[in-house]
Amino acid sequence: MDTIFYCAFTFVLFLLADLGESAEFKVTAEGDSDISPELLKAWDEACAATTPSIIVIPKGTFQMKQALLKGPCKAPIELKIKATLKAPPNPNDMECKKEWLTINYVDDFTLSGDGTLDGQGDVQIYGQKKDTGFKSDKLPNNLSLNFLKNSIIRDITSLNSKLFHVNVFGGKNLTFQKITIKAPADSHNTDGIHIAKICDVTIKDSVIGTGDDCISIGDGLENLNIDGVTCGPGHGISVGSLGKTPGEEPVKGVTVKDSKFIGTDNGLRIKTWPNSHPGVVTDIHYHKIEMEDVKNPIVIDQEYCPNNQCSKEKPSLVKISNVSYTNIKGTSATEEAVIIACSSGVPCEDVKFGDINLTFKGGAAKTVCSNAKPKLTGKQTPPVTCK
Ligand SMILES: *[C@@H]1O[C@H](CO)[C@@H](O)[C@H](O)[C@H]1NC(C)=O
Ligand SMILES: *[C@@H]1O[C@H](CO)[C@@H](O)[C@H](O)[C@H]1NC(C)=O
Ligand SMILES: *[C@@H]1O[C@H](CO)[C@@H](O)[C@H](O)[C@H]1NC(C)=O
Ligand SMILES: CC(=O)N[C@H]1CO[C@H](CO)[C@@H](O)[C@@H]1O
Repeated sequence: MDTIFYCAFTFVLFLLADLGESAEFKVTAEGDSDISPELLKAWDEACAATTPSIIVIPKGTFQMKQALLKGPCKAPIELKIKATLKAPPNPNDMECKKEWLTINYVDDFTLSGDGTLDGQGDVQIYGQKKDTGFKSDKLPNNLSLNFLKNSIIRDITSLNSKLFHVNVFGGKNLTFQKITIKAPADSHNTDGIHIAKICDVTIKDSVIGTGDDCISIGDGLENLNIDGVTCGPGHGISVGSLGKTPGEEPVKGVTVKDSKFIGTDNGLRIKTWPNSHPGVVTDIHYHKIEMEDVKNPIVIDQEYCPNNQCSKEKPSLVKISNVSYTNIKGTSATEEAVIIACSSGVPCEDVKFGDINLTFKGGAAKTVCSNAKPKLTGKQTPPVTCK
């Protein structure tokens, strides 16, 4: 066995590449010291290697200030986090323009290892947020994945992010599997996974509970499959909000199936701003969904206007079409279980309902619907009729 043993303080490298195995880089830190420099060193070396490598952060708890891991790399690369990594509790100790852990421009990347990314965006910080002037655009996301291709994120837990837990921007063919995301229901803007400008994404077998959308979908997204996700607390799985900025690209091809919402504010939601720029949302399909005490299980809201910061006089120009709801059942926490508020400017087209069974406190729920002509098959409770 031809093993090169390299040791610089806490940084150890095993090179087993000639056995066809991945070279392993072990990264740790002493006491409360910041693990980022060691991680970066290992990354640079692994990324330059022409054979596959694994960077392992072993079990334990380490402080990590901020890390940006950049590709392209020369061969497949895996970051296995078995540890709990803790962000600085005070956002002032982080560079505000950067995310906490960022991975950019890597092809064939795997993030794994049943570890925890603890953003430490805890009640303490949130409580202070207003007073100390931390604006949400100054707070880092936990994990930022930009322009990844053919990559897998699995078994990781993200805890108490200061802002979005996971932000995905750009790339192609990305799978999330067995991800756990946790933050208090009252933490602001802590979207679980925000995804935009990417095609071919799968999110499966994951549990997301947070203070904002469990999954939010921005423009330029093509082909997203969500399968086996439990969402709650949170604001549901949302397409949008869309239409606020000019030149947004279509959202095309989203399937949510075999998923469950527990105590969320919304379930399956599509939201666009009124008085908007043109846009397209198409081929959105929801199938086999369970709702438990969800305030509004089914929502299309084309007058999405939080805090009344917009004019509703002109309609949204985001065209929504080819949306289906089949086998959606459970309980609504409000009477309005189904809200289909489509745009008067560009009415929804081809909205289909199959079997729906949503009840309100064991009794009758209702549908509120405008500017759509739903196509019905099967049986709907509440009945779906449109103005
Ligand atoms: C997508 O990425 C995965 C993981 O790297 C890979 O196994 C799979 O072949 C890729 N799919 C396509 C169509 O390239
Ligand atoms: C509706 O969406 C499905 C799934 O993406 C697609 O196969 C189908 O062709 C679409 N229908 C229309 C009329 O575009
Ligand atoms: C709808 O759900 C309620 C409550 O779970 C159940 O009692 C009822 O039988 C269901 N109706 C249909 C048509 O499945
Ligand atoms: C600090 C930072 O870059 N935050 C980004 C987090 O993600 C959101 C959503 O994509 C961006 O708008 C922020 O700029």
